[in-house]
Amino acid sequence: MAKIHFIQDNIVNESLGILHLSSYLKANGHSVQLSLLSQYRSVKALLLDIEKSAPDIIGFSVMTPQADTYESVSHAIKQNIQLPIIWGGAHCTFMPEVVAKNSDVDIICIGEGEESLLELMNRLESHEDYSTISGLWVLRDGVRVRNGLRMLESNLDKYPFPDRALLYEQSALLRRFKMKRFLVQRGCPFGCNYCFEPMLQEMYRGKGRLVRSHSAEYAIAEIKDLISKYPARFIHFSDDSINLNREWLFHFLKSYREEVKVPFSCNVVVPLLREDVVIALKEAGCEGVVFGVESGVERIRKEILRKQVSDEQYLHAAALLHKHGIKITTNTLLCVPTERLADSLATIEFCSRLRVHRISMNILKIYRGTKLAELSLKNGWAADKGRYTLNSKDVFNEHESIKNLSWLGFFFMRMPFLIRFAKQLVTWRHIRVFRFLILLTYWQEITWFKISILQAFVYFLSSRRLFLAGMGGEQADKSEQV
Ligand code: B12
Ligand code: SF4
Repeated sequence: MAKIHFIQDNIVNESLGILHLSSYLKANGHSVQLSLLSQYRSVKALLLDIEKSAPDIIGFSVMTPQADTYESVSHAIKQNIQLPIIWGGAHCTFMPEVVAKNSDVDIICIGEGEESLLELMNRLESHEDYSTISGLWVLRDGVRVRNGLRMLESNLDKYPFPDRALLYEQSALLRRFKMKRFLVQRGCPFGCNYCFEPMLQEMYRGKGRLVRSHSAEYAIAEIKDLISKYPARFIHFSDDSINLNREWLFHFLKSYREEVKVPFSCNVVVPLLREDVVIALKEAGCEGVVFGVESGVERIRKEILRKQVSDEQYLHAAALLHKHGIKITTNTLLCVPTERLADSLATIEFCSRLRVHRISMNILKIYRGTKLAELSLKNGWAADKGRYTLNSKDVFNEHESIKNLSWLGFFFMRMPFLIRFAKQLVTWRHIRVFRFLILLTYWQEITWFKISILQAFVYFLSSRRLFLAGMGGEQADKSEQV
């Protein structure tokens, strides 16, 4: 048996990556420990706990916004404890060369991690060389050995249910929180250029099918297992889009309706949202769907962001959803290259036409490695180049106003007759007094989950900073001018 000690900072959202890895390792006879950074007052206390648990290796699951924090924690560990450190997760998959420069990170896991990590743990257990494992980039004698990617696992059901207990034993907030997240599939076939999915499609070309689902039976059994152990009054399916495969979806929703019945929300792709799908979602208990509009201006959506969905398709889908009583949340992006204030207002107006319940407005961070980053550098759309992200150039000197608009977007969307005053309002000197208003939309998002007001309030207090950071503003990693 070998032991891995995961360290994680994000206590308001289940990090399903770690939980999937944990159950697979445990099923194969290894041992797993988790420490949540937020529960430590000092690094010293964390180091003491790591020493006490005596692991063979320390693991981090990293999304780009967490990379800086995990760099300093990894450094502190490396200074004091002689153990290998492994990083995995989206940040490593999409920006491995950035991580490779960090000599505190001995091993980098690229892509899906179950098999690579298991092989690593097996080799640690038997004290074998682990520098040749597919899917891992390993630092050996000061040189980074870059092994190729593995084939994708076609049978997701081979993996045990995620080990939620690992997290819930550490976090009462998440354990008690009556909304639970699930993932029932992996991958997305579309090509929106600000997203990492097209990159995954390229990376894994020739290495198996990227878009895969658990069987409906597995997904239902996982949900039933969780709700038999923990409170769940509402479910959110975090998959990129639940309606990619009609046949699978109908089968899944039928069983869900018969055996689970907990109200839920999910992400959908609009072009595949036919009326029979909407009806099946509603009958199974779907109360709301989320989809990306990104920009209300078709030119920006299609030509700049390469999201090939027309205004017509959105309007049609929204009409169907309203007809069947399903609420809509839209994700939108602001400060997209070439976007002007008038375009941002058009985005709000468009969401208002869709009669959305909630609008989420994020300042676009152009992640390096995405096609949009490539295009932005090529076309001179980027203002600066950070380690991880680019900001789009403020050609018309309107970004400040657009950012101000993001605080008020929700109100304009609900009261579109006010949009005519928007241009004056967003340039008003004291506009910042409205900044707090955006938190009301976050409050609305949490209370949508049908949890008690008290629980919603506790969750709100614990996660509001993360919400604001996710929304955007300036990137934190600016380093050079383009
Ligand atoms: C669910 C989800 C969320 C949830 C929950 C996130 C969480 N804590 O897990 C929420 C809504 C909170 C969220 C927020 C954000 N997300 Co998000 N999210 C996803 C989503 C849809 C699924 C993630 C997931 O659980 N996958 C399933 C598990 C099994 O896969 P996984 O986590 O990648 O783990 C596998 C491997 O990466 C690897 N692995 C992971 N960790 C480790 C650790 C070790 C040691 C090893 C060996 C291997 C390993 O093995 C795992 C099993 O195969 C992905 C898209 C996707 N389809 O993956 C985007 C995605 C991860 N999110 C993304 C982004 C950009 C964000 C936000 C920054 C958005 C924003 N502007 O707010 C925030 C950041 C929040 C934060 N604190 O950092 C990007 C990541 C970009 C990046 N470079 O990091 C993705 C890839 C979306 C995309 N297509 O662009 N997200
Ligand atoms: S549909 Fe969503 S997950 Fe798929 S490529 Fe577009 S943004 Fe990414």
